[in-house]
Amino acid sequence: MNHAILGTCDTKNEAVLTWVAEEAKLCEPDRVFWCDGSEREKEFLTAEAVALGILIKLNQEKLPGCYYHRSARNDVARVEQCTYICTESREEAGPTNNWAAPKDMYPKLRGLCQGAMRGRTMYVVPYLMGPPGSPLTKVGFELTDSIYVVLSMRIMTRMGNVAYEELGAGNDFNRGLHCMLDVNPDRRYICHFPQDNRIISVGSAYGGNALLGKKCLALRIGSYIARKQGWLAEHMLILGVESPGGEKTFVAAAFPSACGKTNFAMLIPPPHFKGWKVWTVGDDIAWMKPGEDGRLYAINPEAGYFGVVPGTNSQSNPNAIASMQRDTIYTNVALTPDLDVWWEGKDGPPPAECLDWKGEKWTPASKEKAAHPNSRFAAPMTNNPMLAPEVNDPRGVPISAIIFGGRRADTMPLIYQAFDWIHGVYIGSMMGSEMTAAAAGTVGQVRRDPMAMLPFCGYHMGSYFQHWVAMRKLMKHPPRVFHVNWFRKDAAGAYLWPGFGHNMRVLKWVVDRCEGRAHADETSLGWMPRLNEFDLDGMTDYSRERLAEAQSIVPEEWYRELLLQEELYLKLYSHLPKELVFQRELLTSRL
Ligand code: GTP
Ligand code: SPV
Ligand code: MN
Repeated sequence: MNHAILGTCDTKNEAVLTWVAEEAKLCEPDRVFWCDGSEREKEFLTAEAVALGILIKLNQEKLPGCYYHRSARNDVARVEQCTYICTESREEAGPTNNWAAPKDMYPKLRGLCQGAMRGRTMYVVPYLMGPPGSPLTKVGFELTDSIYVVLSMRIMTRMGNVAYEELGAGNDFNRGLHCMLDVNPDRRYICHFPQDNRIISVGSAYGGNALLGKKCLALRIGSYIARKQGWLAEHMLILGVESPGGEKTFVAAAFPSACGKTNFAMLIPPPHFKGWKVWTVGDDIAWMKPGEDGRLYAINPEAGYFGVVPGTNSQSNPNAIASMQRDTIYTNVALTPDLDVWWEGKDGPPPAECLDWKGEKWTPASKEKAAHPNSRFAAPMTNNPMLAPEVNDPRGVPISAIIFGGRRADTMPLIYQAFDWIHGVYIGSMMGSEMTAAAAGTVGQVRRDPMAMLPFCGYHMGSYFQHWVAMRKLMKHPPRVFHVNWFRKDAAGAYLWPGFGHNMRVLKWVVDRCEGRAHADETSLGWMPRLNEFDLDGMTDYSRERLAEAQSIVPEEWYRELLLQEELYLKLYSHLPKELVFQRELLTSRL
């Protein structure tokens, strides 16, 4: 398709036309703008966003194609308390989700959306989650009155005509409606109707609340569909480890929000790992389906990164820094007088003066942070120097290992391996993690976050565990399962493991275990690396004693852990697979 005039409708798909007409009738926009994903359109919309003050053009010499956005002050993260799974029964959504009946929620939302786009433009955003031609790929349409959302969706998904091509004359697409309203937390609802493959999001224009392809479609609706169809939609990064000999091993890892997925997916091995490379397939979401050869194959449904900015620098994550040098939208970082961006933990000294994420004057003497802790960059994945060449392969990549990990100051060792798949499912099901700034809530408090999916599972978490258990029979060669914790601290509060690039040492053991090359000790938790064999080469100020402390199993900590797990299991008991109850018993007996 080639639009003569930007924004005009150029599809004959009846289902799309009918639905857009219905929603336009409800929202009453002044204008409906049909996006095609072209460069010309991007230029036009960007200029409009700048003219309206929604985007600020950054210093184009330093940051070509980059723009700056400030969200509303009360709209800076996901809001789990406003997020609903609207299945017919409360039972289906389960006790870990907010639930409302579709018969109540649809009218409530329609009331809020009625006439909500008067004086505004409704953008029709067609997009693909997944590479064109993949059996896992899904078509979505997002109707939104936020130009920032349109430009972000353009980075984060394969947006535009490619979606019409994939859809053809069909009607199998996700229907997403997003209205900013007055960006008011009191009128903020992120609602999912899995039976209807629909999403309605109102009152927020930030991240996962508003970019409907990401958490809403790819995870909440995705997980619901995946269970019915026998695959997995997960909050996981995907990476490929390449050995000096060219052998590639693909690994998926689930860490909760702001717990290190982007960093791990972009890892650069320390110098002595000569010839080893880590390639990024994805940094947030994995869709995984058993292949004909009995292995599990994964695609990254996204096309960009919506990554945490603070703490990112050329030491901690050089590939992320490279990824955000061009064609990037920065949100809620600080803005310097020469129209550059700054954040806590960036390379170099802080600016003498800048505007903070709220637009207020900031100096190094200020008490508050210049960048919001959940400030983010949206960058196309093609900017990543280590983007895996397989990322567009419709078959996906074969996953050899799944790694679970949380942010835990105690209890959890650096690395251990599950005895088998079911034990691995148990380990994932009882994950705990300290809460982060990625969602509104009490930062630092440990909560259960099974498989890093607590905020993203579109149905009953007990049934979700059952689905994971059942997946075993669909795979002749299931991935090996591991658990990591980069965040354990000593008595003085210092991290017991330096993390970041050094995580390659852990990853190497994981890969070697998958390929049958590394020894392991049997412990009460699972298999652990032999302390005297674990690769610490080139770590000048790190001792084996410290590694031993990072790996220690403290029974008192585990008794407490088992009680904390129990709370979640009691909540889910009616749907909990007995295999997990047995695993819990076995762990208790081994401690
Ligand atoms: P979402 O995009 O919210 O799903 O999060 P993510 O899992 O991609 O998080 P990300 O990689 O952006 O993690 C961000 C936070 O984790 C930052 O505070 C990092 O400094 C910290 N982090 C990441 N890796 C490590 C590590 O190996 N060690 C330590 N100590 N901190 C880490
Ligand atoms: C997360 O919170 O896990 C994110 C950011 O990846 S958001 O897209 O806002 O959900
Ligand atoms: Mn995430």
